[in-house]
Amino acid sequence: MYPISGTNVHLPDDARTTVAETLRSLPDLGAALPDTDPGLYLEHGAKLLRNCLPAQTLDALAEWRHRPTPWLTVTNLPGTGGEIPTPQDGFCDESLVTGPNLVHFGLLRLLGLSPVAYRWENEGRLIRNVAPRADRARTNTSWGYAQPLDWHTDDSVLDHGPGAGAAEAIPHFLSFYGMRNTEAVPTDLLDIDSVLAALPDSTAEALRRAEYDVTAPESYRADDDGRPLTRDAVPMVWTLPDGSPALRYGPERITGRTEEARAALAAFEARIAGMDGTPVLVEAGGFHIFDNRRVMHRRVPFTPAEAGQARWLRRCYALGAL
Ligand SMILES: O=C(O)CCC(=O)C(=O)O
Ligand SMILES: [Fe+2]
Repeated sequence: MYPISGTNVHLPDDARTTVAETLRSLPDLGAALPDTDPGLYLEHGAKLLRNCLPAQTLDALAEWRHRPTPWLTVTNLPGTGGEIPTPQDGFCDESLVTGPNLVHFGLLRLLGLSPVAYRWENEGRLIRNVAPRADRARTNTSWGYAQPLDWHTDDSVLDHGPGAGAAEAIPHFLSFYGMRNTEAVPTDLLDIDSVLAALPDSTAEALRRAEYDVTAPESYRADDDGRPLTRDAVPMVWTLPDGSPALRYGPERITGRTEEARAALAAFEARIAGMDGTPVLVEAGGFHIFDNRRVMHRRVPFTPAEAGQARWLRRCYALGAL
């Protein structure tokens, strides 16, 4: 049995009230939006949180920053923007969500992380509205809902190497800020340590060889030359600077180049199909972050609540030092 690999920071009820009051008088950020001036949101958000979160909560965040567990949730933050309807086309007016953006970016700054966007997806914007879109219902994307999103890591077609530039690196973290989760649909997490421990050593070794080709997910558009993005001859599993095993994987996105690689991939897929992981429910005002290399995630299919009230999580990729 593996130790629980997540950290939960629960805000005490009295602190929740203080934070709610502070959030009622937000700083005037003029016309700045997260995409035009992310530094302003990071700085102001962190200042706001330092002023109103209790010392024990700030200490817990600092502790995670120095020794990050594969995932972290912050619960019992006040919900902000509860009156704003869930976007139905994947995008919303960012000037209406200043409160959520300040809390989200402020937490990223307190955790020592930098937000990152990729030019191939989400129109290059930092915040992805993970919200059902009727015209994308059956897609395997964060706008879909009618199909399961099976175990995967995000952006596995990108570069896993330690020297990868921010614009091309596999996102280290996925951070979520909850606007509403009316349907109570969790995000399931499965840590790579448990997966590798459940596989024969020879399979784990084969997954570490640079013998896999990767294609981009459905949410990606073509590269700058109009070709679909691909990455050839890379490992599925590698080791992070802190010694943890890391993984890239997406169903139907990876192929083995050799007989051994194909057999190892098949064994890996057979094993994870039977693994349950841990469900994490991100609700209004909740914050959740996990390491996209140390953890896979998935989401069951669901029926969205009525228009404007459906599940709405705000997702931002982030990079850390390692
Ligand atoms: O809807 C979710 O809980 C997760 C969706 C997802 O896979 C993602 O945002 O990358
Ligand atoms: Fe995902």
